[in-house]
Amino acid sequence: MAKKDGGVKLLGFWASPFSRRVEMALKLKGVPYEYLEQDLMNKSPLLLELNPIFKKVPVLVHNGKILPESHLILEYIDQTWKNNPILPQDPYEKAMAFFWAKFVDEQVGPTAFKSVIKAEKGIEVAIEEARELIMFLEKEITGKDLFGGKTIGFLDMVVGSMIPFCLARGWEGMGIDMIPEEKFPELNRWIKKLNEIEIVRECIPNREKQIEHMKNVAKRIKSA
Ligand SMILES: N[C@@H](CCC(=O)N[C@@H](CS)C(=O)NCC(=O)O)C(=O)O
Repeated sequence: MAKKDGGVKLLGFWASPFSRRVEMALKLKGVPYEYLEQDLMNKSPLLLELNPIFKKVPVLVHNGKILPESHLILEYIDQTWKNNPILPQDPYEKAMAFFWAKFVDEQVGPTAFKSVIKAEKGIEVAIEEARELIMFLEKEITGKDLFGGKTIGFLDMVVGSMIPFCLARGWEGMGIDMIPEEKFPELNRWIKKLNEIEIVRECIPNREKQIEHMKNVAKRIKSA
């Protein structure tokens, strides 16, 4: 059983932004780990045993210690393997990194994607509302190379895994460019920079495969 084994194991799902960001952190830190791909439509007894409350990926197992929830996992990784720090040292900057991560995962992610698919107030309104949220991130990245400063950090992993390498691909499948360069020059510059980082390229899902996957997710949301 994973629980009793030593070393690091990660239960994840290939298209999950929450799993992708954890792999980015493990790779950046050079931590060897065993990756256990999960079928979320038919959850394994292991996933249900290790994360009985949320029943979600990712779950990190380190020397028998079990940890769900990607933000907590990233913080744990950062504090356990100190090389290549990903969270700011300054308490306020660190708190704000968590603030933006929460905003991205709880507001931009589900709200923007579902509302665009459902388009209850019309597609144009839904796109505009989503872009209004993303504009906060455009302002936040202005004047910075990356959210983490000069090197990739926690927030780059959170925002990157969720927006350009997940949601934008979902919107792309609907024929929408959600972050057009003329409206979001700074975010586009940042996305190009992220694409140049090897561990990012290694961890993000295949574009075509993900677009297909997001189309299926959209179909499920529409019919729910
Ligand atoms: N707050 C969690 C969210 C994790 C999450 O939503 N994972 C999704 C995959 S993208 C999942 O496992 N979904 C399965 C389900 O909802 O049944 C985190 O940050 O790790």
